[in-house]
Amino acid sequence: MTKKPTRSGNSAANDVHHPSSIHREKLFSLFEEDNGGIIYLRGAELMYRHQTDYEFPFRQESNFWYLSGVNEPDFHLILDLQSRNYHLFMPKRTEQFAVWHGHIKSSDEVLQKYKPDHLHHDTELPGMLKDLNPDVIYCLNEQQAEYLEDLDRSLQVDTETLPEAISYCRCIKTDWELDQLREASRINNIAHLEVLKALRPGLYEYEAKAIFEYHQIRNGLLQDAYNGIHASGPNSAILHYVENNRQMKDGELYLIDAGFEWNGYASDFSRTYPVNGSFDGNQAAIYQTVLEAQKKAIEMSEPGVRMEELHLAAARIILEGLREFDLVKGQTEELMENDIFALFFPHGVGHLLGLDTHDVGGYPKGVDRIDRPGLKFLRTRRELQPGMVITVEPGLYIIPALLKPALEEDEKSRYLNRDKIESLFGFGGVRIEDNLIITENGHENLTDVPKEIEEIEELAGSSG
Ligand SMILES: [Mn+2]
Repeated sequence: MTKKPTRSGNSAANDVHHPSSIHREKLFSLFEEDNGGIIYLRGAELMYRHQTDYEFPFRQESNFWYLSGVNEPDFHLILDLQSRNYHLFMPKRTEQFAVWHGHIKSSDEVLQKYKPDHLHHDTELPGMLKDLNPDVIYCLNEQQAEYLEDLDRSLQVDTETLPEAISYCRCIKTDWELDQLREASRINNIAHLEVLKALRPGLYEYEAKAIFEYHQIRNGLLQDAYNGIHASGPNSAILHYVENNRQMKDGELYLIDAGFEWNGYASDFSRTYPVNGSFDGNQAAIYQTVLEAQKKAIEMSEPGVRMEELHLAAARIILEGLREFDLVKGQTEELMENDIFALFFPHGVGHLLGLDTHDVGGYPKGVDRIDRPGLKFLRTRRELQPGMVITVEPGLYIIPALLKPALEEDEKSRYLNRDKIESLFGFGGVRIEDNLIITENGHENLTDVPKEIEEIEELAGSSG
């Protein structure tokens, strides 16, 4: 007999006190009182690997978790914009479900735990839609729109408004959300430090990953926020390297970019260390440049500043470093104008962080939505505001796939020092990433993992 795998939990613990009513109020407040529509969301379902019964760990869809605090598969919800009522729809489970998955909650238990204004079984959804008879149903995507339209052809469905509105809510974190992010970071600080202490030539990338994940999981964080990157030597110049199966060699760099979730809220730190515990000349020079770029961008992080400003400030410092090491030549302004820094720093300086690692709300949609009736959330959101949480993560990489073609292009190659660049193919790259809460007066840095050269050299490999 094949045993059906049990459902793994995730870090959104079952008994967490989730202030979902505050989140719903926030969303309601974006719609006019006389809006005759309803909001519909469908929660995540269980997912299986291909056509097998291998069940992936359940992770609630972020928006559904945000609005309901329900961390179970197969739920739906409706928010009635006029009455401001919250309807929750629970799945009807068979006894067989209990055999594989354990206790099935009764309606009373669900009501008690999630406190909707009205609780229904999912089979009652079509009937409820008829009873509510909304002018329009706001939902998140085409898939959910089709699901609704299949239930009732006459329904008016809008998939544009809701993603914008929820993104606007999620972009500025509540105090409870900030506490979850602080906790995810607190554990991430521990896990990153343990990896640094275990570093030594001969270690496999997956051993570093194992140490990192051990410290997350033993602290109750069961869900990674993204595929962790444990990249040594040339792999450190692969931005989303995930194979993690190479043996680290003496004299190389090791780049770790990893974090887990706490109650669904992510942490996302990067560090770059010398495998043998001491930076050589090139490594130290490049590392120090990235560190200075990162510190500059962090120092600038406060309300009113735009992410582009942080990016350009970091890029300028990186560019000046590149000139100093003779990797590029020319005047700083001309090099900046020609985006030469982007050949070595080919990603953004940071992103919003929250329920998703690359969190929602980063880019406001086009102006065409400004006068959408019933909504007042279309301010620019790229400007930092208190309650936003961001990453600051400049990098400097020697990426042959990017530099080889550039060396063959006249407009770029005239700024590049071919010999020096080619001598560094195989060097890899450096990225340093901290997580910040934007506060009224500036920011709170959640990341406390050594990043000064001296500190790193002292701690690397110190656990033997
Ligand atoms: Mn990141």
